Amino acid sequence: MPGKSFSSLMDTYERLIARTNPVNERFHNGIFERYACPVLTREHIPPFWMYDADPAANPFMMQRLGVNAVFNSGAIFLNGKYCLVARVEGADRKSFFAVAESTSPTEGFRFRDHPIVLPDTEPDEVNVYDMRLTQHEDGWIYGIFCSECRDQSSGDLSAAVTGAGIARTKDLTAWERLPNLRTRSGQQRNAVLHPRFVGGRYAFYTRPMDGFIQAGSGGGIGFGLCDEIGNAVIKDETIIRPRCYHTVSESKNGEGTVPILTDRGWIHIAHGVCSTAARLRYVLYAFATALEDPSRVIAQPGGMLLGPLGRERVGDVGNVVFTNGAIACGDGRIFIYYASSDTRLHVAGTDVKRLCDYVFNTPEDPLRSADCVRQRITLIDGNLRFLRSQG
Ligand code: M1P
Repeated sequence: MPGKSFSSLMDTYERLIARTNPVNERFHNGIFERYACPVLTREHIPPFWMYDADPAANPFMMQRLGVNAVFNSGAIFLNGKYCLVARVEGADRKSFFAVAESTSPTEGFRFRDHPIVLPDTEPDEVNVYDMRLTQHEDGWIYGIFCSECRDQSSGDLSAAVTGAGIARTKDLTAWERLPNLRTRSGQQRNAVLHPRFVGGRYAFYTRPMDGFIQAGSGGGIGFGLCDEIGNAVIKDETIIRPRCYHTVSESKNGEGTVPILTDRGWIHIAHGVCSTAARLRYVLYAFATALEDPSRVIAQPGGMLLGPLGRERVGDVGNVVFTNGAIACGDGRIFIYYASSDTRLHVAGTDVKRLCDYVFNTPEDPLRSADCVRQRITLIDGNLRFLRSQG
């Protein structure tokens, strides 16, 4: 049976890019809107990245280099465009980075013609993923990402050692690679560079772990300073958001987006992981740190900000939402790019006023069922009094 023509594949792809993306009207929580369609999927990969377009060489129009998933993306607004640096996972399971951009924050994302070519300076590095993009006040755009090697000390072929890779750019096309971040922890994932100098030094949020998958006795979101970015060494790492029993982040947590600057503090959107009988569940949660000290937590609303919903629960790694990118626009709008189940990328829209209201006015998790019931009864009783007073 003859394959499709390459031009018909291009037509389908162009129709997908041109698709509009309305707000999902069935969802409401007052905090953010969900948009109906994912902003990036593997169908957004240009056909010329996967097929040999020449029918003489490829008579069945087969994919020669398939793509499995497009998900966890860094995000910035640059030169009039919303830019995402997505994690693209090839059919061979290796991830790489690629820039997709649009003049709209919620639709029309198109990959540049080529994926990012990161300087290949770490000979043992096998896989790279989850880039956070920081527009730093030193003038560079930094990409901090997970740099993964095989754990040579283990016979287990899924055992890995992860560190924080550092690269920088001005245009998301030409990248300079710097040495990986060094900390006292053997495992480091979900590192995020703060956009400002703190006491004249570069400030990182980190996530030390005992093992590749398990936080062990470690974990929690850490904070540390380093003198130089070209030789980034954190000697003192302080845990600012520890894990906590029977919360959304009992098993693991990690800084997600670059902190968002507001009048009231830096707002952080992180991920929290808890164990269920089925497997790990990943959700997003938020907290705030002080403007003058971005390591001091000043607000921590209880529970999740955003959890997997409906079809978002299904994918390569089910029951997962994860973010490593948000864009705060000059007019106060905020777009949070989050992936579901390690398969596709979505967007949620909110604004500074709503996010501050959520972060500073949502009660903290009282950590015990009995206290949670008391907390809810206080809300109910207040509402019943209010509603009765309204007649
Ligand atoms: O599979 C879910 C996520 O698992 C990892 O997150 P964490 O480091 O907290 O375990 C990451 O590898 C992430 O890419 C992935 O989405």
